[in-house]
Amino acid sequence: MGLEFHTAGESHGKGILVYLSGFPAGMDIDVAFIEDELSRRRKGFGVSPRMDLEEDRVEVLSGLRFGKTLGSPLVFWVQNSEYEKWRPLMDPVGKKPEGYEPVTVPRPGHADLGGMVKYRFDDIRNVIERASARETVGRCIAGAVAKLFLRHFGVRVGGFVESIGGVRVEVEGHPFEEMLERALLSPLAAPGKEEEMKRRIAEAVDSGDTLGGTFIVVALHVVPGLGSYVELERRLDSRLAFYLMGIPGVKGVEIGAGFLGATLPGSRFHDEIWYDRGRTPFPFYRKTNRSGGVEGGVSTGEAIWVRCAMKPIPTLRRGLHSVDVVSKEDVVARYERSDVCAVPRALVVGEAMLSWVLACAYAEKFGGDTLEEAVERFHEYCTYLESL
Ligand code: EPS
Repeated sequence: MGLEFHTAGESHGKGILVYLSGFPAGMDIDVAFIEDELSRRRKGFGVSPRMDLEEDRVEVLSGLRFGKTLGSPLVFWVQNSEYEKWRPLMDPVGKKPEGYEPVTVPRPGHADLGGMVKYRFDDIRNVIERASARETVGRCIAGAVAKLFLRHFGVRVGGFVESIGGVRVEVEGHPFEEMLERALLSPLAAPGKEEEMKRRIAEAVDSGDTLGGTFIVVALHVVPGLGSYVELERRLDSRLAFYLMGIPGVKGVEIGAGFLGATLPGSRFHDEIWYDRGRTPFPFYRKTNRSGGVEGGVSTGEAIWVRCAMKPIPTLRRGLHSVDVVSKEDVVARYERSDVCAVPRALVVGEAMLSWVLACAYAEKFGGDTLEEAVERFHEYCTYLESL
């Protein structure tokens, strides 16, 4: 049994619930750290006014005793601040209010039309509520617990925004360690380009438009030999693509310099192998890392890095053409409050998902009912690596 997580909850329902299973007993869970990760997810520039309303306080419902995991399922709960206001429309057991008007105009770029057809709904609100990015609160909690687990193996996960609306951060010549540090201090997690990006976002706000961009997530100090080439499902790259592509709005995932690799000859793409007795724990190393730290579905021991492309937010103030599904009339998709640019927020979800994939890989390789056992096996593996 590996690690698993599931989320439940609607955007304007009572709240978001997360169920995590498979973590070993004896792990400290710092709820303040989880809440800090959630507050990072609410920040940025050009974010929905709703982010000022949410506090994202985490309540632990099960799996912990006196701050330590019991090995049993961990369940976390975050209340939605506006539920009472929305209760007449979202009550799980009440009746539809008199005169209720269903949502009948699907917004281009959202799950609205496909979801309505798929579930044969006559009210698009049924789709909007669960397809909302509010659900990523749950993914960030799963990722925060994964980060806490990974600390015991010395892994550090972070990331930075690489571009917004075509404005790009200077990455060449700046090591990941430096970029991750600077991103933590940057309001848009985009070192050196905050002002230009803010101007670009402000222009989008003024013209009723939205912006997308790219972000890079990175894991440092990852041991080689995680994941596997033996089965498709066990490949680290398959899993990274699965979890990162599943972030709302993400339309592209690239491991290392993947797309560049399609244009280069092998002699200029592959990361040549070197040996240095002094390197611990793994004396084999690369001078380049175009593979993104994964070869053949297995970690190489170099930093894992993945680039994600996020499309512009589909809810536009200036509106996009749509069709009322009842009257079949041409209409402009209606506007409700929304983010104008959510790339810095998606980055935090991206870090959570990278952490999750790695926590699964570490749990799979080192296992154990208790954290102590897993760490012991990890140290034994490091001793083996050092002997190579
Ligand atoms: C979202 C719409 C907005 C965002 C929301 C995602 O919510 P509302 O419709 O209440 O204004 O703020 O994001 C969150 C609530 C969140 O916590 O991320 C959407 O349609 O996806």
